Amino acid sequence: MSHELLMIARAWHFAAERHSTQKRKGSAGEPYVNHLAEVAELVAFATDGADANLVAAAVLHDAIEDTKTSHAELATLFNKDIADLVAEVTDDKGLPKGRRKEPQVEKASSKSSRAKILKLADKTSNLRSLAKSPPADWSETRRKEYVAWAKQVAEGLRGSNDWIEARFDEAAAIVSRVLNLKTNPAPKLRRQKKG
Ligand SMILES: [Mn+2]
Repeated sequence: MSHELLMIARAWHFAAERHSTQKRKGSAGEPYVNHLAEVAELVAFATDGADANLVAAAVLHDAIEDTKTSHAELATLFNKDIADLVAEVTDDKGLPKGRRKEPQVEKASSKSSRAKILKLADKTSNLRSLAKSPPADWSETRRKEYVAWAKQVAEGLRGSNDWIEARFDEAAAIVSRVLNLKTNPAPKLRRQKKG
């Protein structure tokens, strides 16, 4: 299916151009495209390489939300299925940034099963980033609130793909451990006296 390879190559070039000046929020300031690469790989493995449109949508998943890209443009340059998938994982841009978290929790369970896989991959990548390279200006409280919110969203996204759920759960366990270790160091174990 070489047309699918061509489409995915075009999606990478398009996303790299559109996100070219953006960096991740983490203290390491990774290029934004690293996040797109991680999400696309997760989606490709979750679907055993059988859903090229979903992989392309993963590459493009933040284009409408974070760059000057429209649904119509994606539908024309790629196809309507890809554009619809990206739109399905895009927050309502009519809402101010601070009001976009609650709707994600409310709407998660009504997403299509393919959008659920993509959103879980996105949340997995975000939690991995928070563990590896947290934003320097996020307090411990804000980091913990983010993890709690991501877990809430993920509850509504379950039931479509066991593999991606397991990756999300791993990432959530790791970031929770990292955050808890920093604020509540494990008490030192006392050596038990013999006898
Ligand atoms: Mn994303």
